[in-house]
Amino acid sequence: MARKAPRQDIDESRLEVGATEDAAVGMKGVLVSLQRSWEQMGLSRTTRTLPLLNQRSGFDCPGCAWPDPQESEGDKRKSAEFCENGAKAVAEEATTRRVEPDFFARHSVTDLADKSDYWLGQQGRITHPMVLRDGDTHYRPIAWDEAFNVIASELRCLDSPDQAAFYTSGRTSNEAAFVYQLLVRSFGTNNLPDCSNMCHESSGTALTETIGIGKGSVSLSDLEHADLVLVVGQNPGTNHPRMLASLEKVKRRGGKIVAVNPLPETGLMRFKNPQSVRGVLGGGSPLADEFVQIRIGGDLALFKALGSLLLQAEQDRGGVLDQQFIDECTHGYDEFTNQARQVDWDAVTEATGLRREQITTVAEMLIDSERTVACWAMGLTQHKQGVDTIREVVNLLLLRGMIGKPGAGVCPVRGHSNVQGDRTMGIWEKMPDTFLDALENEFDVTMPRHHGWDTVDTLKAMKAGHAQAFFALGGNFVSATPDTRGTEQALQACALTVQVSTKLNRSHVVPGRTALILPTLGRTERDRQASGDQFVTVEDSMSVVHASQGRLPPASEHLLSEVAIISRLARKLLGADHSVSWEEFENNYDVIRDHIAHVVPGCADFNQRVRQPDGFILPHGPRDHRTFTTASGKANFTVNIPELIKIPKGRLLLQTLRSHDQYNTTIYGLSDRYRGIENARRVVLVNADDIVALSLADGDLVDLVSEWTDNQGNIEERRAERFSLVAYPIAKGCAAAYYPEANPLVPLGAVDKKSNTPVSKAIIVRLERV
Ligand SMILES: Nc1nc2c(c(=O)[nH]1)N[C@H]1C(S)=C(S)[C@@H](COP(=O)(O)OP(=O)(O)OC[C@H]3O[C@@H](n4cnc5c(=O)[nH]c(N)nc54)[C@H](O)[C@@H]3O)O[C@H]1N2
Ligand SMILES: Nc1nc2c(c(=O)[nH]1)N[C@H]1C(S)=C(S)[C@@H](COP(=O)(O)OP(=O)(O)OC[C@H]3O[C@@H](n4cnc5c(=O)[nH]c(N)nc54)[C@H](O)[C@@H]3O)O[C@H]1N2
Ligand SMILES: [Mo]
Repeated sequence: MARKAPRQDIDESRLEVGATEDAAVGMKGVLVSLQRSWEQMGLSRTTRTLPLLNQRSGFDCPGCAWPDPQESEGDKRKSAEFCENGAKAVAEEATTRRVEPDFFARHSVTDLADKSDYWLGQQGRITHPMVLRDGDTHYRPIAWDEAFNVIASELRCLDSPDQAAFYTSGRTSNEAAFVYQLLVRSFGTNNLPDCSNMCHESSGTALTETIGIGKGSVSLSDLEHADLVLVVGQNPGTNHPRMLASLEKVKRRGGKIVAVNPLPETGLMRFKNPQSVRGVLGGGSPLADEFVQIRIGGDLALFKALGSLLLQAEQDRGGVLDQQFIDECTHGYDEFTNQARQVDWDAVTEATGLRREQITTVAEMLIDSERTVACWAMGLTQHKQGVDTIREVVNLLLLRGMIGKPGAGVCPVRGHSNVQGDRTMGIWEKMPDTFLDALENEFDVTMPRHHGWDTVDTLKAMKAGHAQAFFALGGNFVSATPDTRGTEQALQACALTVQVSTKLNRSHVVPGRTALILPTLGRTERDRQASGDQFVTVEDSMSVVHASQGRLPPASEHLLSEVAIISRLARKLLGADHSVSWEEFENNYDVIRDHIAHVVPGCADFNQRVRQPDGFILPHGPRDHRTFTTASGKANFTVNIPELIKIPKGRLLLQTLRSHDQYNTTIYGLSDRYRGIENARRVVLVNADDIVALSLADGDLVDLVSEWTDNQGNIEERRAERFSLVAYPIAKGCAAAYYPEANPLVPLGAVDKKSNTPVSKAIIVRLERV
């Protein structure tokens, strides 16, 4: 198979809708991995790269944050320890296509602004630092030193450091993240928005409040030894495919799986393990024992109903609750039970669309289980009551003592491969004073103490003219955030925008008055500095910190590592005599890790421990010894009252989700294979009955119009044009469209009030036939 040139932009008229697939992965998944790798990298690079993926001596997958098997737990790594979508992530980065200065000479910024994120990404790796000067039409090459001069002088011109925002996407290594937050705080601001603000922020908020730490409490072995796993609001077949192998182990050991989702996602139903002959050739393993097809946003009502059934069963027959755990380890039980006993079943039915018998079946499964793990992702976090819903999941686990014992616990399944590590390293607009004190002690620099802006606050500040400069360490801010049109205007109103990137995306083509693109090394590439080859470290979804080292020659000789970019900018911005030895950071990442060891809790002897074969696991009080560092010193029960989402007649509740062929705003291809959707992306999935009730027909072309009522009662409308209507077995009253195409519909004001996470999964829309 030959390497392919990037295709033209998406021709939506080529949409083909076929049957949904009945099992995930299998031979087809293996073939697609190889095909995409060959297309982007060619044969020899494919055979040099994929065998290093997720191996101890290789690099960490730049896809999701799913953990690797641990030798200490008796689990060997396979020679192919990656999934189809991991292979696509690698192919996307290790591609041989290049975006060189002549590309920018051929395409003006206005020209590029007409292209989709798909087209932009497919052009290949950016090879040179580029600048768009005020009033210019094209990006032009710029020397690195000059680029840092431009940025430093723009930043120094601000009235206050608080007029700048410094975004991070979760692919950034621990070392780069630590150095970056140190630069930003030394400059004088805590404005450190990150992708997590749109992702698992609700999980962090809910878990910190209830169990004292915003991270999951299970290891891979816990998950695999559970006898009941809830997979709620998550599509692992696409977004965490290696999780399917763990779910298969649960099933083999006799455990059960409950999937709660408005869509019958293929990866929740059946898995053909590509690592086994049976998986490749046979029918595969059934996964979900109970598929709970919930209405969008109905989960809080569901979990409350389950809690009440557990309490009722305790009253009727006893032996259901873990009374000893409740007495010794929890707080707020009486308040919780007083409220939890009153359930309005009509309201539950309306919110969830579920039959009471099915909820009772799940309650019995919970009662029968000795070891329950609850997994969730964006289907729970990106809601107005995201935090409340996750707190309710915790309530349910606390009732049966399912935290801090083998085979049980909470498992928020993270997205970006190092999003959890970035937070551990201080990428947060409101790091606690203890962390800032430790930084001051270590570096003798005064740290700003007032909290900074998160992602939504940054957008609001840009709109209000308070934010003048925007710097992004990775990511695609414009396409990932809500209210695309407003966001684009906000970014364009900035005096300075800087993107540290591997590939082109929309955030480069809606620039501020002066804009820079700083191209950087990816995970797969050799990172050679003055002291020799460097490795970096990452933390997975289960708090395991380990090394990652790329081996490929860099995409261009002009690339700098993220650490080098930050260190050099710091020297320009803060002056050569600054008390932090930035140059040493760049020369030798061990120096950074020594500082991390002194500053970041749980990271003592970082350099030594991260060199162990599997790395090391960060401490976690609830998991390790049922210690809860909450205000009460115990695990907290909470009272959460569901607010029914009122959907006006003729409207649907729309969620935005990922196809099987994308990584967030990076579109790998146009095949959402499991859902049977091919060649196009502007589709909206709606239940066949709803299509009839709306007097529409399958295949109609419609505009999606979102309706959002602000605090003053004004209705804001937003429009996304020309989507093809696809009849799909989604829960009634619901609709689904892909992110980022549907982001123009997400109102900036629609957030979870506790976590400030945009509500990307519950948008009231009407469909207008075109
Ligand atoms: N290949 C690939 N891997 C990825 C990513 C990618 O884009 N591509 N992205 C990475 C990132 S950053 C993240 S955060 C994760 C995202 O992983 P997921 O959370 O799995 O991603 P989404 O596609 O947003 O899917 C949300 C799921 O929740 C369901 N859902 C929506 N609303 C509700 C609801 O109200 N209740 C319930 N119970 N379910 C609901 C949807 O039907 C869908 O199955 O994946 C990571 N891994
Ligand atoms: N409507 C809606 N919006 C959403 C979501 C949703 O479900 N619905 N999901 C949200 C979630 S969960 C997340 S996490 C965010 C994601 O938001 P982001 O993290 O901002 O977006 P990505 O698409 O992951 O970023 C892709 C870009 O990262 C750059 N990149 C890739 N690798 C590297 C690298 O190694 N180094 C550097 N410096 N750059 C690199 C490339 O230039 C690429 O174009 O989006 C959120 N937005
Ligand atoms: Mo995410």
